[in-house]
Amino acid sequence: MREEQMQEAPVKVLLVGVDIGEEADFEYSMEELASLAEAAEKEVVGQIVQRLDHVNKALYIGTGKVDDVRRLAEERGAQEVVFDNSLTPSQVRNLGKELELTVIDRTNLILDIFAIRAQTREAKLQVETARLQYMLPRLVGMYDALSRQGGASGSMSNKGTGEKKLELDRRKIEHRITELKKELEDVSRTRDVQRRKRQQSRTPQVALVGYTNAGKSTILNRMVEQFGELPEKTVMEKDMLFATLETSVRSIDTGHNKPFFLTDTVGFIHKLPHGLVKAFRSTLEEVKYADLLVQVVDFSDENYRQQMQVTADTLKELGAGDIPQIVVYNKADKCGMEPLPQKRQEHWYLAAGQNTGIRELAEAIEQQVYADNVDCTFLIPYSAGNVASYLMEEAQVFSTEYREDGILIHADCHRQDMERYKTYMTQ
Ligand SMILES: Nc1nc2c(ncn2[C@@H]2O[C@H](COP(=O)(O)OP(=O)(O)O)[C@@H](O)[C@H]2O)c(=O)[nH]1
Ligand SMILES: [Mg+2]
Repeated sequence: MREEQMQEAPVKVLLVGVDIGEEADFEYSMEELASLAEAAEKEVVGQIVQRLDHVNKALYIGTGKVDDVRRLAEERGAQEVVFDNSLTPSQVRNLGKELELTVIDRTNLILDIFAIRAQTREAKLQVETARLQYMLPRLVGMYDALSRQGGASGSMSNKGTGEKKLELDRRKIEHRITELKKELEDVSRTRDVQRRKRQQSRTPQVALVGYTNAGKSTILNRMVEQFGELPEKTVMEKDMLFATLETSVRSIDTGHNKPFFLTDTVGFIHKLPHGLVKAFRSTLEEVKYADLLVQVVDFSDENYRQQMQVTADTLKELGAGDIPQIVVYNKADKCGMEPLPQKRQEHWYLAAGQNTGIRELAEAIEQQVYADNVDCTFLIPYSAGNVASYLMEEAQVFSTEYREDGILIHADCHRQDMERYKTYMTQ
């Protein structure tokens, strides 16, 4: 409590949105903007929306509306104005001048949240890269505007100074981005090595994906507590947008000798800045290498269908659109659905928050990722020691028995391995 009191008061913000009839659910987008502002530790003191056919090129909103925004901001003591869409560099500049307040857009807000949440070195590097990359084109825009101003006034010396300063800033930023990319490459090399180790172990990899706040981390945690190799290794779960940015991988085994790796990663959101997706590529790549995706949906959210569409689009962008999926309709408790869990077609309705349906989901995952496996018994002669050690390493071995005529191995192995070592099979 005391710690909280010592913190600075949150920045007061006013939200502004323009509805040009392009979005299926404009109101929802504004609600989400408010949650994003909260997650960025700001206090929302008001909201203004405008219905327009086209956004205003210079000011984004209509000229008259700028006065409304100024008046309301003053009345409510807002220090910043947050716009629901990406603003052009000149719109930010013009609005800042007109309103005499800090003007930011949705992308800024998401970048701020990521900066606050980044814990690991990798996440910090990724966020800084995304922020600088976001700034770079805006800097060039400013540079263009200044050159135009210089040209109009005819003052060549002014133009020269402005150009030089901006060119210098641009180079500095580009240089820093290059440095960051190198550092990130080092970090992602470590990640590659770890991933390759997991791939070599042939243990299937399963990734939790979906909209932010759907319950991915809750599912991972409940599974880790019940079936994890290290049950204490849980991750942060919280009612907040982007509570988890880091990728965590945990080993899960329900006791059927069909272990799998379960990965939790950053969630998706409507209008997730492209630069962030790019900067977080190495983290998100974990998704691309998964054998199975578990798409977690907040079934209690009235916009869950739109959220599923955003998830599908983002997965496609990551090159993970074709990986098989199990869909989990989570938070079904909030919809009064009974009994839980329920399976319809191949998909699950459950309530991870109430620890309901976790075992069923884990078993469904097992079944799917081990679908190509067969239960076999081999008798491997001692002269074929390499085959025995291969099977010990690659198959899920239930039992071994050293007999006079060889090693009897009862295992769950891949169909291909069964074909290959058919001659040694006893049944
Ligand atoms: N009512 C309800 N709440 C849930 C359920 N699963 C998760 N939650 C809550 O939803 C919030 C977001 O969960 P989290 O796992 O952090 O979501 P993530 O962003 O997808 O990782 C947390 O406050 C959870 O306690 C559920 O089945 N029912
Ligand atoms: Mg999470």
